[in-house]
Amino acid sequence: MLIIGEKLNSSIPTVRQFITEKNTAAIQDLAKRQVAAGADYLDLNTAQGDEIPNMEWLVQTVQEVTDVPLCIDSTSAAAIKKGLDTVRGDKSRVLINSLSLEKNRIEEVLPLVLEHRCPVIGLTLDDNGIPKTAEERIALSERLIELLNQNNYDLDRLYIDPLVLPLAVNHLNATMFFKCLTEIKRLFQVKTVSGLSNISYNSPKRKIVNRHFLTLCMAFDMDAAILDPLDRKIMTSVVTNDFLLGKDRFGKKYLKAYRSEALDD
Ligand code: THG
Repeated sequence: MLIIGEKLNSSIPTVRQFITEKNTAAIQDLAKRQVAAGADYLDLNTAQGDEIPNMEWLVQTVQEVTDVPLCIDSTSAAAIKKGLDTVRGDKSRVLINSLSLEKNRIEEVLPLVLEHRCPVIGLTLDDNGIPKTAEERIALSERLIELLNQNNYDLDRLYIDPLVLPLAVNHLNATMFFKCLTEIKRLFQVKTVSGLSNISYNSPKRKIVNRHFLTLCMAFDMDAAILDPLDRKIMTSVVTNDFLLGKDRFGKKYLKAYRSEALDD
């Protein structure tokens, strides 16, 4: 499974402070440690604070220490554009997080995706909000796919995020999500992604719920996850599940993780 490291997010109070203070060493340390722990992408979010200049600084600061591709995480097209403009090297490697069927995102974010042919996360969300049922989310996925297809976008680069809602709000929110994962892949053959941690909102011992939810999502063939790669237990689950699900030939990655003492039982 593809790992998108979530730590460089201004919603985390310590990280917000690092960004505000322009603490280059602390940010670069978080970037390097996530990559060392197995992150395939680094998510960058500066929504809390002076978003656009902070995005410019964060992209520059992170790219000084790693070549791992970036995931630009913002609801603001202007912040995404600033991130893209600042990235050095191949802009078509940037994962745009995110597009949705909200009118302003279609008008402002879609052109950026198409201009640079970036991979993109598509949220099952429109101007009416997040639909309650799996059927409605699948219908929104279909509309998003049609929209991208009409614009000759390579659908292999699309990751649909069916958006997790807390189990504490409805005890069927996880099973509804699994249905979305299954049906989106069966009907459209596109990739899926999730930010996971919303599932445990308002439940005790959140890490247990997040970790077991991740395992189940992997069994339902989810392709990517936005998570904390510095959490040894969740990364142990990722590596072990890939091994069990036939995605780790000869157990090469599992054994490598074992030898580097990354596995936590
Ligand atoms: N979908 C998409 N993008 C998203 C989300 C999503 N971006 C934002 C968010 N959800 C995913 N990112 C985060 C970032 C940080 C935390 C949670 C989600 C967080 N981190 C704590 C920390 O690092 O201190 C705790 C981490 C832990 O449990 O170990 O809370 O759903 N497309």
